[in-house]
Amino acid sequence: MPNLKLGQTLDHHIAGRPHPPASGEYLEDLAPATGQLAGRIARGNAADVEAAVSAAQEALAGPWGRTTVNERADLLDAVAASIESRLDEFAALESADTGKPVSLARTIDIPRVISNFRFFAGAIRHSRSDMFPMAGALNYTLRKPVGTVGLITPWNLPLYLLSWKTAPALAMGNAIVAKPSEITPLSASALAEVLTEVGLPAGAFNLVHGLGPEVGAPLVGHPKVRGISFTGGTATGARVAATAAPLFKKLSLELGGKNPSVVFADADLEAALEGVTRAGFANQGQICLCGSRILVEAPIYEEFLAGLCERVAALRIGDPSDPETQVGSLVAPSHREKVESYLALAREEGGTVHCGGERPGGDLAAGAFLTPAVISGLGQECRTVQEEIFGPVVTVQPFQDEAEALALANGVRYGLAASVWTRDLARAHRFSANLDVGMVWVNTWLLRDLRVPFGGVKESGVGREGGQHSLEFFSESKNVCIKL
Ligand code: TXE
Repeated sequence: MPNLKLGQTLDHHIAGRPHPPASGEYLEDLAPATGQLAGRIARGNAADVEAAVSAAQEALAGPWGRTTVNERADLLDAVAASIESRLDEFAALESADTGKPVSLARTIDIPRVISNFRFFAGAIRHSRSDMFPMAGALNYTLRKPVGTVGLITPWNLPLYLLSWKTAPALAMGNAIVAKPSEITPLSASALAEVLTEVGLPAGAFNLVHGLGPEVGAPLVGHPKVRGISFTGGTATGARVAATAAPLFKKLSLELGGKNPSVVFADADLEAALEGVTRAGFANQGQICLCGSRILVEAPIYEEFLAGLCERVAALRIGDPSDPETQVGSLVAPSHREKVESYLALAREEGGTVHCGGERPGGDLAAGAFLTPAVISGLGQECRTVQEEIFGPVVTVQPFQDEAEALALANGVRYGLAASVWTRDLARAHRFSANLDVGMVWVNTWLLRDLRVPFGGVKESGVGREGGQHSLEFFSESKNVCIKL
């Protein structure tokens, strides 16, 4: 059973075993809500990446490379069952490492980890392949694993996002070298232990801890790593793409967002206020899908802004381990400083901060807490409106008509997601079709079906994850044509 206690020293996980770092060095991982040590992780480097890639290549050439679809599906189901049996402990670990409310980890993060493994087990059990008969010949398509793939994940939804990549990669028979965020590494090590425990052949899943430039970069640049699935910031994504492109790797990039929540005057106001508040502040605003730009039709602008501020001010900020807490700590003090710098910028740009943006005192003073903030009075060109802040901060802007709403919604370099709040069905269809984003929610937010395409346009990324999209990314189609 994985040890889910805080304060451990964690090595890499290579070839089914703990693997000390070649550097001999360890990095400290702090719990952001308390500032106390959460654990120590191996400081990886290119030598560790090399060892992990070799283990992965051996696994592909060995028993892992010969597993059947049903064997792999059974393994994924066993992972889901194992994590489910210890859901509360996984949730507590994830909450401590990230600062997110334990209620969120218990109801969203860890349940999604479990369903990711179950979903992809089901998906491959029910998978089919194409057959194209032609005059005098028959074509059929085989799906082969890509080979060794690198999975690079961020700190905001650590195990949720790692499992979203690991499950389909294993389902299709790839061998993995995973590189979790150095800021939130604990649950990735717990997953590695679960995978070994359920009988995953050694080397099919390898984990190298450490910093982006020291582990992520050599992983992306390794010629034997044939695919990279990356979720993180847009600037890092650009570096990953620049390294991977000349090596002709498969590449999936899920990057940042600056997503609009568009509220029309005919919307169900109570539902919109509830949904827009959740979209803005879930996980302290640290979700790439968060609706951080709220656009409101002029006739209801003042009423909506007042209602929003009331709701936001009432959000319960507190100790993440308290089940009643709605807003926890940001992921790190340095990230809080970045978010605070945007609040200062917003004031310089002429914005009004209606509520929040303060460091709470008392018991919370030692953590990276920041009260949720609502800003108005900023024009579309302001950096606060244009740049991803990735914290508990939203901007609110009025619009006069649908055309202006669309121009504002689309007027940023990102294009990940949007939510639209209206009772007008024709407008919902029309507006959704015209938004330059990969995902639209109408009268809801973050309602997810794991089969649907997930990903963005413009600087929010390249490629799609989810259902068949993930299975296709983690496989190569091979056509066989037989002359009859
Ligand atoms: O992300 P990074 P950070 C956004 C958000 C945030 C900003 C920076 O705006 O403030 O990005 O966050 C690894 N080669 N998002 O610094 O650096 C790194 O170690 C290969 C959006 O945490 O992109 C980590 O494992 N890998 C977002 C992963 O990349 C490298 C989620 C992501 O880290 C690397 C998180 C390199 N050169 C932040 N440098 C979302 N879209 O969900 C770093 N890494």
